[in-house]
Amino acid sequence: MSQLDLFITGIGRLVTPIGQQARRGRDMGDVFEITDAAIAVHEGRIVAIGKEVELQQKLEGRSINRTLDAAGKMVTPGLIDPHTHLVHGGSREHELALKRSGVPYLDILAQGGGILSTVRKTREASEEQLYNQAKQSLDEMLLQGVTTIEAKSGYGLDLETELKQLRVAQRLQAAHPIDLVSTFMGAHAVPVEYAGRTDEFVQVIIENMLPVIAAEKLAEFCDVFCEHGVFSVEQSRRILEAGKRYGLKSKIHADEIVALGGAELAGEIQAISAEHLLAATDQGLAAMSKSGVIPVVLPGTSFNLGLTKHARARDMIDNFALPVALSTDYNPGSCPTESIQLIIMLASLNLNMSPEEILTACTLNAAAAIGRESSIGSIEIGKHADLTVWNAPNLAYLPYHFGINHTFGVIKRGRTVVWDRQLVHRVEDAK
Ligand code: IZC
Ligand code: ZN
Repeated sequence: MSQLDLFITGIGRLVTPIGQQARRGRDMGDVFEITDAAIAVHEGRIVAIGKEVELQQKLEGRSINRTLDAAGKMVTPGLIDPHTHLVHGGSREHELALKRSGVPYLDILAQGGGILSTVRKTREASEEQLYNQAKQSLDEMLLQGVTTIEAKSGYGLDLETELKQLRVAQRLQAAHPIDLVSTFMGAHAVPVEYAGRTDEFVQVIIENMLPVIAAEKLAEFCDVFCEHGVFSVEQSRRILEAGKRYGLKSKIHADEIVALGGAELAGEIQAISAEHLLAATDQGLAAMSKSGVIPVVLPGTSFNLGLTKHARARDMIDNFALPVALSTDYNPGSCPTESIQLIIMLASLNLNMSPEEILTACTLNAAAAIGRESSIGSIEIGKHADLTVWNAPNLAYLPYHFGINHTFGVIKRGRTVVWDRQLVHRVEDAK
């Protein structure tokens, strides 16, 4: 008689996108739903899904180690946050008044503040301090229903500190229930010691940083802040092509503030994703669509920067058949929030995405943005049992009733890590 680790019963409504690849355009709205459902899990993976009465019959005679009653609640795939600047020192609330008085984000950076202020704090911080601060943020994310995230470096801008950040992410990947996928973003800003010598700093990234990070296997992706006054399209291309030679797939902060042509570059070099895209042109979006680049849109950032302009998610979906993903962009400057549920609300309010599109963007498409679409992002046989249990009757309720946390429970690889809105993972349970 074969064994079963976990049988989750009493699922009032199971909602999930379906597939092993990103869903594009209008297909994003097409989600699969079963009421009165159950899920069977073995060795961290989903082995059966269906109507509870039917599954009960099918599994008759199997010995079940643990049964979990979802008490009629809605269950979705665990949410995935594919763009965060998780590991950093300090915070930047001292810049709030400056921001509110109308000083633009790029001007604060040009004056040695912004990213460069976090670089100073990250260089000063010990690895332990960075670890503890990031762990607290991960706990917040887990309580929000997030089971996997991407984490970027980029607050070191020197080899030693970039390595320190990436090692913290690696240790958290081993110790925290949330899975972390790492991105090297040495090209996040030009450090003060290279002010006015951006090309030289690009060479340092290519010759001194990339080889070490690749040799130590500390990152899977390489990212660049391609923006007016930061890295040009040509410099970004050089860095990302070099990253590719070391086996790192390309991501790019593209056309956030100025339409430089980052989206076109993403299409040209077949980046896995391009992020922000508020200013992306039709040509840029068309180039991305042709190459299957995933637009990762970050409505919390435009909201927090007080912009009236937002990424053209409707256009991306309706006119360019792009597979949109959503993310927090959690960082201490332009988007200091771990709350994916705030992003869900803003995606409805400011991007006019439907609740079904939002779910796909926060699960399967987010998984594809970090190369994980074959193992996570949907509730399907063979995928990891990463699930979020909601205190909400349906998907539309999530952006509708805003400003509170709707997550009741989280299952990570078949293990209950949040229940009754509390963290239940213990240090000794580390994966
Ligand atoms: O620390 O401001 N945009 N990078 C590019 C950021 C925002 C993070 C920050
Ligand atoms: Zn970012």
